[in-house]
Amino acid sequence: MLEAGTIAAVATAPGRAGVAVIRVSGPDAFAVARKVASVEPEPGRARFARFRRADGSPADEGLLLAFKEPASYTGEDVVEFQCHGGAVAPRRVLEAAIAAGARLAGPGEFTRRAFLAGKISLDKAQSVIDLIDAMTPRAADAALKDFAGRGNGALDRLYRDAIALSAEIEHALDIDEGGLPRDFVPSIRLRIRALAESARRALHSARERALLREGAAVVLAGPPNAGKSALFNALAGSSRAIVSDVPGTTRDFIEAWIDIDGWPVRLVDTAGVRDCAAAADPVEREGIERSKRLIENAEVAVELRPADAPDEETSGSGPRSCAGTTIRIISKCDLCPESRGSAGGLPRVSAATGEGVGELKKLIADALESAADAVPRAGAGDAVLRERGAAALVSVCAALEESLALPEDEEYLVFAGNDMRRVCETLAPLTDSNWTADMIAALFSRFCVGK
Ligand SMILES: Nc1nc2c(ncn2[C@@H]2O[C@H](COP(=O)(O)OP(=O)(O)OP(=O)(O)O)[C@@H](O)[C@H]2O)c(=O)[nH]1
Ligand SMILES: [Mg+2]
Repeated sequence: MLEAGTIAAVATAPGRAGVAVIRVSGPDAFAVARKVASVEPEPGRARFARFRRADGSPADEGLLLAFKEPASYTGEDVVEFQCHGGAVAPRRVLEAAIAAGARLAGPGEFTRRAFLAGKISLDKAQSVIDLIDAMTPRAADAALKDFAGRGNGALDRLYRDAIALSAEIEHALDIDEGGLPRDFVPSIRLRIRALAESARRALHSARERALLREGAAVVLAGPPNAGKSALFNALAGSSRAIVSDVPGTTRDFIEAWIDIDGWPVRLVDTAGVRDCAAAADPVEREGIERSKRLIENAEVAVELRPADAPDEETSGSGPRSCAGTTIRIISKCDLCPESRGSAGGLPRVSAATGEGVGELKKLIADALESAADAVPRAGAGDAVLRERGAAALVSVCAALEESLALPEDEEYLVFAGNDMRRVCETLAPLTDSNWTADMIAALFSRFCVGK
């Protein structure tokens, strides 16, 4: 539940640091500043001050910044105390602010207030969080792009266009068919096509954001001894995984976060998958089961076929499917010269010499680029479905596709009208607006029926 009042929190990360910031927002922010810093807050000017605890003893000293509403992040009066970092000083200043009348802020409360004050949209609030969470420069760039407004409001625009279209169809259904311009139905169909295109684009960028925010799982798969752990180490740039010529060395999976062309990637080394009968050891069997699950849910599976093993041996590892992209490669390619039949021109990689490792990274980056186009997998805990509105966009895309497939007969407008209503109803809760009220407003503003 939302609570009013003046809130305070340490805005910087805990731990040893030169500076910490305590942020206070709300109607009593300036009063809190006067009590804690004993100086008058002056918007637009940083003031040096001594910060005092409730009993008058010193808490720290530093800078006081003040922002008068509405020219602040939250749209309210805001003050910021800049004090020394570390375990003690920020805590003391925060306690002093609370003793002076503020209360501890809840998670995301400053940004929620910024949203409620109309300072930022929900999309922008999401991109604030994305920027903070960004693990790679590419992820940060995507969040900043949203800031600048380019990726902003896609859902709202989609909703407005859908409402307008829906209103026009409803209106057309009210008047005689003879009264409609001859090209009316084709023009409606064109606009539905444009809407479907926008919905697809919005879904694409939602998916890209989800991949950038949550990272993409790239799983190394293949039979025992294929060189998965060696390749894992080569890609991760450190010898994390144990490499040995004993088949079944890797039992549990090992993961490392790496940056591939700006994509935050969770690289996973798995236990080699072989016939469970061949793996008598129950620990290895469990490892194989886990590998299969990881491969199924990965964005990318890299399947290794060792150059030194005959094909029959590797095919025994059985079919397994990755919901995303599977990249097949020849591993340990240094063991077998290219001229000696490398199965069907697959990319050749050697963890030992480093040959082909750069090319493999490029293939992974390309696969992630196109993963943003994939349809979300509802059952697989797909990250995109945690993106605001993405689940709705999936059904919006489906409804629009249905609409585009309609035959242009006398019933066309009735069915298209139903589809558009479904689209509006799906999008309405995401745009924080009431569909029917908007519908009526759109009808009145766009049409003059002469009554
Ligand atoms: N020549 C050569 N040998 C390699 C290469 N990669 C791995 N090996 C060797 O192949 C053997 C198996 O390597 P691992 O990386 O442990 O294989 P794995 O696929 O992880 O095997 P499991 O964990 O048992 O499933 C080791 O003896 C490695 O030294 C390579 O690129 N070239
Ligand atoms: Mg291994």
